Parts: sequence; structure tokens; C-alpha cells
Amino acid sequence: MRERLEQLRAEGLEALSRADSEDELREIEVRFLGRNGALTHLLKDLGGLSPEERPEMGKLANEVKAEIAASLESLRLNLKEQAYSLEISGSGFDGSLPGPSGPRGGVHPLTQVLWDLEDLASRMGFAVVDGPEVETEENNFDALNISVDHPARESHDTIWVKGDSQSGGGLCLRTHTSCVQVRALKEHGAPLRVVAPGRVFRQETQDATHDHTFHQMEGLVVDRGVGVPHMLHAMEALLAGLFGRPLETRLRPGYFPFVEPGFELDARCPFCDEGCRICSRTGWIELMPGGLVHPKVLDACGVDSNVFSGYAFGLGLSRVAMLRYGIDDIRWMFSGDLRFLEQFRL
Ligand code: FA5
Repeated sequence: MRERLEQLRAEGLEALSRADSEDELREIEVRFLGRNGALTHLLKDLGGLSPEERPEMGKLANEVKAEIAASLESLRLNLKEQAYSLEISGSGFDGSLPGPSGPRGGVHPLTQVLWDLEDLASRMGFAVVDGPEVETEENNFDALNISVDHPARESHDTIWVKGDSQSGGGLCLRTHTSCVQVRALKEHGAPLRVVAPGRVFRQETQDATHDHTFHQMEGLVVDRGVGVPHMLHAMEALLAGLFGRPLETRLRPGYFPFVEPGFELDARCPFCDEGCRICSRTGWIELMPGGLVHPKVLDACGVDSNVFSGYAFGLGLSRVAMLRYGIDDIRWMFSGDLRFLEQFRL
């Protein structure tokens, strides 16, 4: 028994002297000290020894076990220290290797539509301009020829920050991006060619195509001799660029106090053939109203309407995103629901 124990001690220490990885140490630990290891097997034979021999061999077996275990522990510590020194010395670190990859994000469909539109409009010669979301009553309504008794001013449409629909001189959350027409014309005068994308707000009962917070993009061109054909060409070019093909549209008369004549450009509903809840059972989705800038608007902005004419349009970006990606309810947009957002992962 003594010889077998001594042999085991020598074998164990010898194996440990050659080990240089954590994996090897673990394998030696199992081989010698594990539940089915060599030493455990030997200890089972202690029962067959004479009562005189048993304590001595038991003591020796414990010594062997403790020695191998201590050696294992100190080698483990050495390995850890070596790895740590290597790490802090910087050697072995390759900065050109890719980092650990996390979950990938995506671009929100509205943002993608916005980026594509800004890109398209820029290539068509439009400058991209901006305006504040809290707007004066003057810019949002008065300068746009929206009189104080126009339904758009009523409290069920407009969210007032200061004043109300009748008081005058108030502040509201802008109800459309048309107010940027006024700002841009007052600041830059004519000729002018701008688009103004942004967030707008209305006290709206939400349904599949109406939200209280949504995005529009205003387009405005003012120059000498601008007419309806220029407007139609620009509107159709923008939509075709956005959808990668000419869209099936229809043009009908529309009333907006700040254009004359005014139009509504509707897109064929992609969700049905003859009418569904998304297109209010008409087969068409209101997408892009427009018209020739009313002379009163030009004059209110200090542009001579006897010299200049212009066109303006307002594109509903949330509805464009719905058509482009087949989103059947506008309320998904700001729902924050991962089941929706994850479909736009890159
Ligand atoms: C306007 O806001 C006008 N300022 C547009 C305009 C600009 C007309 C320039 C003429 C010249 P309207 O309220 O129809 O118009 O809204 C324009 C577009 O915004 C609609 O065609 C639709 O696409 C979108 N829209 C309107 N209301 C909502 C809503 N509650 N939720 C989501 N999109 C909406």
C-alpha cells in the first residue's frame, strides 16, 4: 500500500509539473482526486489492511492527497497571475479584432422615410429647413389665411400652449408644417425652393390612420411663372422616388385657405381592392395635399404676388411609411412595441 501511495504521489506531482493550462489542471484533479480518481480507489482498499497498518496508511493517503491538492491550487494561482500580467502588459491584445457583438438595432420606418425624402428632395434642388414645434398663432394660422373662424382653429383640433382659438396672439403646438412656409418666406424671400419635415400635433381621435402626433413634410417653391404642372411633376417625382416606382394616385380638388387652387393627391390603398377600415372604405388614402400658394400668403410674407407665384404641398410621412412597409395601423409607429420594431432590425 505504501508503495502504491508513493507511486501515486510521484505520478501526480509529475503530471502537475507538465501542466500549463487550467483545462489540464482540471483533468489531473479529476484523475487523481475525483470521485472515481486513483486516490479514492486506493482509499477504498484501506478497509482490507490490518488494524495496525490502517492508521499509518490512512495518514499517508491524506498527506498525498493534501500535497497534490496544494500543488494544484498553487499552480492555478500561478496561471491566473500569468494571464493577468499578460492582459495588463497589452501583449496578446489585437485591436484589429472585432469586438463582442451585441444585439443589432434598426432604423425606425419613419426615420427611414424621412432620410429618403430629404435625400430625394435635396437632389431635386430643395433646401431642407426647419421650424419650432411650438408655433405662434400668426405663423400657424393668420399668415396662412386661416381666419379666426376656420374649423382648424377650434379647440378640438389645436393644442394651445397660450391663448385659445379666439384670443389672438397665442401659441400652439403646430398643427401642420405649413407654418414653416411663412418662416422660410419671411427669412429668405423669393425665389425659394425648400422642404420642411417635422412633427405636428392635433387633438385627434386616434384610429388606424389618425394619430395626435404625426409627421409631415412641407414643400414650397416660389419663383416667377410657377404653375400647377410644376407642382404635379414634383409631387409625383417625390412619390416615385420614395416607392421606387410610379404610385397609383388620383388628384381631386381640395380646400385649404392658403392655396388657390387646392388639390388632394390620394394613393391607392395597398391593403384592399374595394375598401377597408384603413382607407375608410374608399379604396384611396389621403396622402399629399397641395396647391398654388395663395397671393395673400405671399403678400403676408413680404413677397410680391404680382411678380412671384408658387406651389406648396404637405406630405403625411406616417401614412407614407404605412404604405411603404404595409403597416396596417398608424398607432404601431410610436407604440414602442418590440414585436413591431424588431421587424426593422438591420
Ligand atoms: C395639411 O396639414 C396642410 N397643411 C397640407 C397642405 C400643405 C395643403 C401645403 C396645401 C399646401 P391635412 O390636414 O390634410 O393638410 O394633412 C396633410 C396630410 O397629413 C394628410 O394627407 C395625411 O397624410 C396627414 N395627416 C393628416 N392628419 C393626420 C393624422 N391625424 N395622423 C396622421 N397623418 C395625418
